[in-house]
Amino acid sequence: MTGTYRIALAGNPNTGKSTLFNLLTGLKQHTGNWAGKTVDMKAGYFSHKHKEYEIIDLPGTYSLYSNSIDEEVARNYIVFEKPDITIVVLDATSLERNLNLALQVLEMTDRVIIAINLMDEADKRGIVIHEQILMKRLGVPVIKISSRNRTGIEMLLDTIDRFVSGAITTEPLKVVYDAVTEEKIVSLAEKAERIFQGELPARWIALRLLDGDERLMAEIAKRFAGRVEDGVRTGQGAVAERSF
Ligand SMILES: Nc1nc2c(ncn2[C@@H]2O[C@H](COP(=O)(O)OP(=O)(O)OP(=O)(O)O)[C@@H](O)[C@H]2O)c(=O)[nH]1
Ligand SMILES: [Mg+2]
Repeated sequence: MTGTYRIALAGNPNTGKSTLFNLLTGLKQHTGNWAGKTVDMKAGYFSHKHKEYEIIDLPGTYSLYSNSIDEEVARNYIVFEKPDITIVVLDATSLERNLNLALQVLEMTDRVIIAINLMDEADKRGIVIHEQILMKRLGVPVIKISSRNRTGIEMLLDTIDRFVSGAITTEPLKVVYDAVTEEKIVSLAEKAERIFQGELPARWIALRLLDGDERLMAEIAKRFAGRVEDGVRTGQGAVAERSF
């Protein structure tokens, strides 16, 4: 599979991820049981401008914490499998609510394209979306599409192409917290960076530690067994460094 780029589709439930997935992959897809998970993620394939892509249709979720198996599956794929691009599919008719998840993904990776789907429905309702302003504020490409009417898809594909070719650089919006919290984040992120050396997003790890996300910490301990010997301690929000 060398030379195959990996794309993940993330987003709230019912934003049209599977519709976009089917549109891009046609019949080249299969469902698979992914290691240790009870839900299926769907993988499909397509090519565009002589490049090959594997695309993963992640379960729809309202957040990417550890509230459900679906959230864990989606979060684990983005953070541990590190796709070349995560496309966050948003519903144009409820953008404000949908942006919550987009911001969470931007904390996890800078390899993000935002696709605002259901533009046909938004147009019908007279909803105007200024994607250029959103693009500037969010620091990643924002493309308006309608998976149902197949509009904006060429633009999305070209953006994907330029993204993996290195022609697009992103600078995701970083949510800045109050001074006391930021101090903790920075200090924890430094430790996480020393431990994971770029393999995991350090600031995001720090945020999850401060939130006491024990299921994530258990997942990290499992995946990085040996390196993070007794895992990562929550509670005091400290990253254990004993094994280094
Ligand atoms: N009007 C309109 N409807 C759309 C569009 N894309 C998808 N839909 C509809 O939205 C509904 C949900 O689409 P899905 O593709 O199943 O959404 P999903 O994001 O995969 O949903 P989950 O798997 O539950 O997360 C379906 O009825 C689609 O036909 C679009 O661009 N415009
Ligand atoms: Mg779906």
